[in-house]
Amino acid sequence: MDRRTFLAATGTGATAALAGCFGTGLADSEFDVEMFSNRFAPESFEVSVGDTVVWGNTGSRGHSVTAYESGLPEGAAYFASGGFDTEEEARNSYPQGNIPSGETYSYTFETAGEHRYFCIPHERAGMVGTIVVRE
Ligand SMILES: [Cu+2]
Repeated sequence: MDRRTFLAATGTGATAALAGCFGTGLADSEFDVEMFSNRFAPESFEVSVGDTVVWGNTGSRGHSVTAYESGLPEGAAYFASGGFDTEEEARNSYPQGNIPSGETYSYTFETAGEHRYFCIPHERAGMVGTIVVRE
């Protein structure tokens, strides 16, 4: 399944189009995972090694994409919006690494496995996600 098919299957595209009406100016063709209403949609997204995932903020609040160090496959590089090297640094530095309304963040996955991540300001509200990277 390619990304477009996946998005259509989960209905994310329709949601993005709707959110676009409220004026972030971000089209659903510009991202893979949408950030709005304190959640990542889809919460779990599957790609292949070497693919770049783009997150788009279609909501009104700022969000972050921050990996859980304990939630990465063995040997995977750490990733976080803002380019931090560790989860602690990302947490302590926020709002550096914030992705404002209408902006995107992208990351290229080079290691197969499940990558669990969260949004720093909305982690307690349950804003977490997983990128599943296949060989
Ligand atoms: Cu958030």
